[in-house]
Parts: sequence; structure tokens; C-alpha cells
Amino acid sequence: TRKTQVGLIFGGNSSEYEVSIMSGHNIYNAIDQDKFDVHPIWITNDGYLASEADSFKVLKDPHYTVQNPYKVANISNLIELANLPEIDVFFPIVHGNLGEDGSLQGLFRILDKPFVGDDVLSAAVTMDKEFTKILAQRAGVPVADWIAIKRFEYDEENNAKCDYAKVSEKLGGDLFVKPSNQGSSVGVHHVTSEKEYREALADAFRYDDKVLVEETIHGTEVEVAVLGNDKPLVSGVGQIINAAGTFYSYENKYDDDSTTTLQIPAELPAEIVEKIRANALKVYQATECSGLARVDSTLRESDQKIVLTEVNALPGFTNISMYPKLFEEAGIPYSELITRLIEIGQERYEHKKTLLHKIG
Ligand code: G1L
Repeated sequence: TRKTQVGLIFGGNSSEYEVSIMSGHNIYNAIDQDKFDVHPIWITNDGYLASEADSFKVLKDPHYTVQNPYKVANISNLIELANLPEIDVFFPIVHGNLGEDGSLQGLFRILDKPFVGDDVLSAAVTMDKEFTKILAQRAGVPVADWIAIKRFEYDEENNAKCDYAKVSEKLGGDLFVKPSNQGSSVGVHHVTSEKEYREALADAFRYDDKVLVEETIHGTEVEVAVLGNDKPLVSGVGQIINAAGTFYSYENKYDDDSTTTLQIPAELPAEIVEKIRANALKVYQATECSGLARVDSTLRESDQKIVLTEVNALPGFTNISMYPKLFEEAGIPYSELITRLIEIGQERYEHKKTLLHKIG
């Protein structure tokens, strides 16, 4: 039988460009070659769509940079993906406002092609930290208490939400300020004073038109990998061990020589592990995820309560990232995980085709 032709899209104009290239490189090396042919599609760091020949070069050597930029099209020409009839399924490993907020998924829907990962609605919803919190709360999963500040409120004079003393009355004085839409920790600040609060708001509003202010949950970060559509698999629990005891920032998140290590499985009491896994499934379903997601929570030190941090529809995906490692621990090696993800994307596509669009 004919092999499935996979369009592996990687790179992108984002702070996670390098993780994406490394993930693409690892996927290319691990994919089951008896089942799949890979067509690499590289979006360069400055936002160009590279030729297949150049894309192969960067997959093989992640340090390669495009040699002949006139051969590439502008990123707004992603509609070029329409001109690849040989592709059976797209596998997008891209970050930045394009890949993560549902836009790229919308393009695949318009092109009528199966794709790996979350669909339009869940990609957009999990991209917004406030919508995610509202849905989790509704599903009975605890979240950090918060307020949201829209840009028009920030621009008002003397808006109470921008007053540290007033906000502290509701949330306490130990706060996190974060852009609502960021996947990584860009623009995220821990603040404990009026001055820090003002500076953090100004910085966070550089990245989004909505900023969340949250009470700080002190504890340890725990993560669960979820895989599938209607009856998803839920992995065991992994724990982020941060020797420095500091906030898990963008700098140490992907830094090889940082003090951050992954503990898989987490060394936690069985009933806590089961509660973390049950919460992860509830949140996955409440946000209508399909394909995959990594669900991150904080296990609060004071009372062992499990508080949702975020749903990551675009988890790190190198062969040493938390998501693949959690399924490896569950008995699904990296290459089989890739096969399953592709099949799960194809299954969703085949199912959606059976739905009626008019009175039938
Ligand atoms: F396609 C998947 F499987 F859905 C998928 C898509 C994107 C898995 C993981 C990611 N991750 C990312 O794009 C990244 C921003 C972490 C760079 Cl690797």
C-alpha cells in the first residue's frame, strides 16, 4: 500500500523557533518510514516559506539558514499550502500567533485536509488563559483566583484594576501578571509591590490586549499528557523539579544547563496522582481538545490542592520533552506516539466528513 504523505510544518516567527526546529528534526528521525513519507515545510525565523530542498537541509542540520531567500514566499502566502495535493495530512509544529491560535487549523479546514493536533476551537480557547480558566472552573477544577484587565481599562485613568492596593485586597499582594495569550513565559512577571505591578502591566501589555493578574499559588508544577479524541489516553504525572525554587521562567524552561529537571513519574501519593490525572481529563474535555494537549497544574504546598495552570495544545515535542517522555513512561515510544498522533488526526477528519451540513 501507498505510504501516507506527511507535510511536516516547523519553524515559525516566534520565541520558540529553536524548540520547533529541534522537534521537527527529532520527528523526522523517529517517524516510522514504513508508513510515512515526510515533506518538510520550513517557515523561517523571519517569516518565509522555504523550498522543500532547503527545508530538508534544516531538518537534517538544525543550524542551517536559508541560502537563497528569493526562492521563498512571504508568510502571508501560507495559502501556498493549497498547492500541495500530494500531502495526505499536515503535522504543524509551529508557534507564534499563526500556528497556535487556530488560524493555521482554520486554513487546514478550508483546504479540507486532515491535520495533527487540536482543532480550531480548542486551539483558540487554550491559547487564551482566561477562557481556559472559566471552562475549567465550570468543570469543577480549581484555578488561581484572578482578574482580567482589557487594554481599554488599562488606558483609563485611575482604573481600580491597575491599582496594586485595591487588587491586593482581592487577590493578596503576591501576584503574577501575564499576557492572556502567551504560550511561553514571555511577558510574565511575579510582583509583590506597587512599583513592580506597574512595570509588569506595562510589559505584559506589549504582548496582548488582555492581561491576567493572578494570586500566586506556591507549590510544585505537575504535568499530564493527554492523547486522543473521544476516549483520550491520560498519561501518568510528571513533575518539574526546580532546585533554585524560583519561577519556571522562559529562560530556564528550555535551557539545557538550567537547574530544572523532569521527574517522571512524579513521586507523589497515589490518590494525589489520580486526582491530578482526573482533573487533566476534565479540563481536556471542558476545552474540547482533540489530538493532544499537556495539562499543567500546581500542587499547592499548604493544602495539597491541585490548581490548574494552563492547557498547552502545543507542548514541547523534542524526544526529551515532558509530553513524549510521559507517554514513553506509559509504554508508547516516541515513534509510535508520532504514528498515533497522525492516525488520530486522520480519524477526526474522517468523522467530521460524516456530519451533515444541511437537513438530510
Ligand atoms: F502537531 C501537534 F502534535 F499537535 C503538535 C503541534 C505543536 C505538538 C507539539 C507542538 N509544539 C510546538 O509547536 C512548539 C511551539 C512547542 C514548538 Cl515544538
